[in-house]
Amino acid sequence: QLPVDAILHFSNNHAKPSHLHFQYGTAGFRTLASSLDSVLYRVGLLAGLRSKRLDGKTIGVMVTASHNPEQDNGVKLVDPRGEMLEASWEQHATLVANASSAEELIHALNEVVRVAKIDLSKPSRVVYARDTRPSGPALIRALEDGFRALGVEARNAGVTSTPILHYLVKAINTKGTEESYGEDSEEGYYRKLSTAFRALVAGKRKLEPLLVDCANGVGAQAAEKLREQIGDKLPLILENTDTDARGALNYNCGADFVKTQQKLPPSIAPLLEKGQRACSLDGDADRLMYYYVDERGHFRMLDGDKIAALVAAFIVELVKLAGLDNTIKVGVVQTAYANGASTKYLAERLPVKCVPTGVKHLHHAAEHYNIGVYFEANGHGTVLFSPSTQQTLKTHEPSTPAQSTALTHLINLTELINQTVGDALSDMLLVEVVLAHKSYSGAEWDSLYEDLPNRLVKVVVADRNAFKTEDAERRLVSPPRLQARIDELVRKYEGGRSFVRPSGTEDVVRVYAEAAVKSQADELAFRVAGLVY
Ligand code: NG1
Ligand code: ZN
Repeated sequence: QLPVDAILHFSNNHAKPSHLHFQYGTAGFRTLASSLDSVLYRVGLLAGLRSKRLDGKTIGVMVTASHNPEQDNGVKLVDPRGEMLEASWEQHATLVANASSAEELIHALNEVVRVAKIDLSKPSRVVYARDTRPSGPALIRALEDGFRALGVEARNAGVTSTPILHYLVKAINTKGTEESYGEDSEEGYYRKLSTAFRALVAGKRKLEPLLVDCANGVGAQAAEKLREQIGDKLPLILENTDTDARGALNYNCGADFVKTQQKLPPSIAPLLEKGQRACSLDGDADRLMYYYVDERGHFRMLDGDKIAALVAAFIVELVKLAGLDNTIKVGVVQTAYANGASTKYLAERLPVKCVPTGVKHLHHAAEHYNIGVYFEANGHGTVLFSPSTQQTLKTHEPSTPAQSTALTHLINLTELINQTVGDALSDMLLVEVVLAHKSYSGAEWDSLYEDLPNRLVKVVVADRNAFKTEDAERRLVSPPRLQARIDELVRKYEGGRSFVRPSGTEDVVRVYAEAAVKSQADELAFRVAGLVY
């Protein structure tokens, strides 16, 4: 039986605004923070149910709105292995969030208990955290009321990054087992990453200082702690670290600003010397964008696609050096937003798969390779080593010193990389390891391939649900005949590629276009947008 009285009691303080509809999408629930109180309370209840369903395994709850403006907030559930919430539960979450009254809420919860076959007598455990948003503490209190109502054993991880919360979830659930992911504490996370990093750069030259734009978010605190532990091989200069200044979070800085504006954050511009590497984190430190200013003073962006190219090529090389290229297959997963030049570069070297937008799709597809590298162009991504591959790496007997070294590097990479989810700080150390091993400057990394000029625009339409796609979102099946008209336009542009899809996080349709020259990419994007409108 559900503890109905307790649920009703706390519900009084967390009534749902009647005019709002909530949807658990690719980013969990995300909207204006001032609308989210009832959602947080109900997510507290739901997280408890999810844990009971999984026999008391620890579920994660992260309160953040990532790269979105400071006045927004959001909440996401994390499954026991540190991964995104299982898809079927997204509907349960949406159902529970939209119950119009306390009685309806009980009804919706009972429905979840029935459909998901939950044994309410099981224990429930949750670990939760928030980013630095000023709306965070009040929303956390609403979440905690949900835990209280259901009697959840809850652990507060405080203010931390999204990837650290994912790490904690996995570490807690694997504690004391053979697959132990690491110590279940923030310190354990810093120690794990920095130990692996120091081992990977041992004997390498000291790297040039790296400027890190922390987006005035939670990444600032994490980067500071990491900096203390990674040693002197990589000097980090931390900028935009003011987490207390109102309105500063993600404002004119951060990974999303860099990717969408395709320019330097104004606060970084005066600090950056020609050729010097810099990178931007987003507001919850799970996205990473690199960049530099070239000899002619031009801004050059090294996005998620460039990171994927750098990292995948390096791993393929190590696997070969270790003598394991017949046993371990490396593959890459991208979305339709990957720059066409990156796809070409990668596909000439290893298998590449395209999947629909959203980390869960990338993550699942990457699990099908022995080593799966996935990155969204916007800088969210990681590398997954399958359990059997990790076993192979541990047990393989190298026959030469060179094989042995490569093998050790691969094992250290499995420790350096946060395999639960994209992690800006782990990815940053990964990039720096590759640059150190290859003795690459930013410009040399950049020259792996030349990005095709591209343009992304949003179009506000009456009903974005009228847009249906196929082929990993690269083609429209509805509205009827629209795809044929897009194809006809694209044919007129040299190196042209364009696709249209409904956003999963905003009430818009996105249009992406590429062409051989910038003005043509812009023109193609606007002409396709004209067809959509
Ligand atoms: P939507 O709004 O579905 O395009 C955006 C990003 C995704 C992903 C999600 C989740 C683009 C074009 N889309 O999705 O890559 O990051 O947000 O945050 O960048
Ligand atoms: Zn983020």
